[in-house]
Amino acid sequence: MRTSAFYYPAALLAVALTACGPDDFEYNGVPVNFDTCLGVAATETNSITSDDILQARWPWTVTDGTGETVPLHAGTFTRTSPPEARLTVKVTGCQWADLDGDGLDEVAVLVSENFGGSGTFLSLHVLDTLNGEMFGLAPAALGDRVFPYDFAVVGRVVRVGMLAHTEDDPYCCPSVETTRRFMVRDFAVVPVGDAAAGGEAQSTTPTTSRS
Ligand SMILES: [Ca+2]
Repeated sequence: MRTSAFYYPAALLAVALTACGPDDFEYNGVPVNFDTCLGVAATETNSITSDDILQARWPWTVTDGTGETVPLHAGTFTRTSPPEARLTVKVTGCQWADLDGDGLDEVAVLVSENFGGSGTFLSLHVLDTLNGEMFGLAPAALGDRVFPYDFAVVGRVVRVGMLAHTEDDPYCCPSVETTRRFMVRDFAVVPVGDAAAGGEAQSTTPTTSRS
């Protein structure tokens, strides 16, 4: 292919400059795109649609049957009163893929939560179906006021690239490019290093400082 002569050196140069892993995504200043959640219908291998996520009651699973659920509209819920019950939930990105190898797709979803204070907590959820009912696996926390710019699935691994904080960073302004990887196991979203002994490496360490 004529294009390969250009793209391969460019890709190799990018990897060399950023010192990232071979499949890491280079930080480009653009947050994970909400459009990744839109326009997905049911297929033979996927029973979870965009509306199932964005127009649903959240959290998608209440394990003890007593927790509060709130209605999402276009992937968002906001409550401003009473002040002590302020809550904002936002779905910020989605990736459909077969994460457990059963031939059917699950959906990995990034969600941010704010409880009225300054903290905005990002978490990674995976939604699956059982007997026709959608449910959520136990999510993984990603941090307070981190900035996700990369969200992808490679094989059965969910990759999240984000700016995280150094010890010196104010909460407003995370500065370290960090790539984290997760798999599903026992109805939970777990870091790759914990998911499979001898499995793929987990690069939770910062890859590049931007401070
Ligand atoms: Ca599956």
